[in-house]
Amino acid sequence: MSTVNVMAREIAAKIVFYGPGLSGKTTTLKRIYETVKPSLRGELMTLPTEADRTLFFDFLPVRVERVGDYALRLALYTVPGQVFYNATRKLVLQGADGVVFVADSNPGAEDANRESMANLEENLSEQGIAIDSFPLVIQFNKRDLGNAVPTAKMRAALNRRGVPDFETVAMSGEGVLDAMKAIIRLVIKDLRARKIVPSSKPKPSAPAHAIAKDSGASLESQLQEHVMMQPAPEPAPAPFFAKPALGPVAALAPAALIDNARVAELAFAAGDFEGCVRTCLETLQRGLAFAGESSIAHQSFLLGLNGRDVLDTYTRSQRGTCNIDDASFALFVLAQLFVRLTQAGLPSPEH
Ligand SMILES: Nc1nc2c(ncn2[C@@H]2O[C@H](COP(=O)(O)OP(=O)(O)OP(=O)(O)O)[C@@H](O)[C@H]2O)c(=O)[nH]1
Ligand SMILES: [Mg+2]
Repeated sequence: MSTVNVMAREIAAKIVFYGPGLSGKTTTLKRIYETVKPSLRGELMTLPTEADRTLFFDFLPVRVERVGDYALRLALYTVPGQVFYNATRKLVLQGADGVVFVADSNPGAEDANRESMANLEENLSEQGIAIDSFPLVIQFNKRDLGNAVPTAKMRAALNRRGVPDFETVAMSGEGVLDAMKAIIRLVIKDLRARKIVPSSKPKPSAPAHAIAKDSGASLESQLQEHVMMQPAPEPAPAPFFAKPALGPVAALAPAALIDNARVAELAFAAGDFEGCVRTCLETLQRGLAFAGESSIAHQSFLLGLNGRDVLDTYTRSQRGTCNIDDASFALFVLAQLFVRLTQAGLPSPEH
């Protein structure tokens, strides 16, 4: 999703913190938030459940004043690690320029770490990206645990490719910025290799590796100088975290469809109206199926849903491009379906 504005000499890059549930992704983002100069960071948005599990994603915008000749804007996201939020993970991962994989050093998490890495590989490959050539760094987090799995063992299981890896304690912030600087370096290098970003000061005769090294060094000093001047304060429950309410449609959804409804709402918020309508349609089909196997018209009738609205949603999706009205309409019909399902007591507990 990197965008480069050559006139304004500005790069925007998206970095996603990925990993199994409870590995420390949200904690890592909070430490980064606390470390970046207030003038260079936006608001940290988190959407935790009561048990502090990420439901949707966390988001932190950070501005790096200059990287070489360019200003760099970073959008840092975390995914929800819990297995059943894969639809959300895929969406958050879309257009990522780099990933920080946060692995859990707890011995009980070894399988979950491997499964999450496999899930990352699969979700990237669905986007046509091979993980082996994608900017990736790994945090071996929770190194403070007395019974932490030896780093060599974790490296053998998760890092056969030999990407930069770091022992971290997200609770205290140890190692977190080193991992972040490493992923920024890799992302910039990748953008330069793909000629999305020109080298800062091209030297006609300089070999490629010399330019990369040079840009890495200047990036390092720029980051040090402009962004990470503040010592990490003691971790504390932070009152400044915005807690946006559940989207109005997701809030009505039966548990089995909450994740899909969120995806539709996020697509809407991101201006991806076609994605929103498409997700609404898929969710409508799944929701209607709770009324039993029959035609969509019959399912709509059984649920007391206006069949013309459902048909209209299909028609709008067929038009090629969808606008904000189409997406709003699709979300509205989805909300109607959720209300009808609740009234009908569906899905029944055996679903
Ligand atoms: N001991 C220890 N605990 C940690 C560390 N980092 C995070 N934790 C704890 O692990 C738990 C989960 O941390 P989160 O940051 O919410 O984990 P997450 O990866 O965002 O989890 P999901 O949102 O469910 O995917 C919390 O209780 C944290 O306090 C660490 O470095 N050491
Ligand atoms: Mg989280």
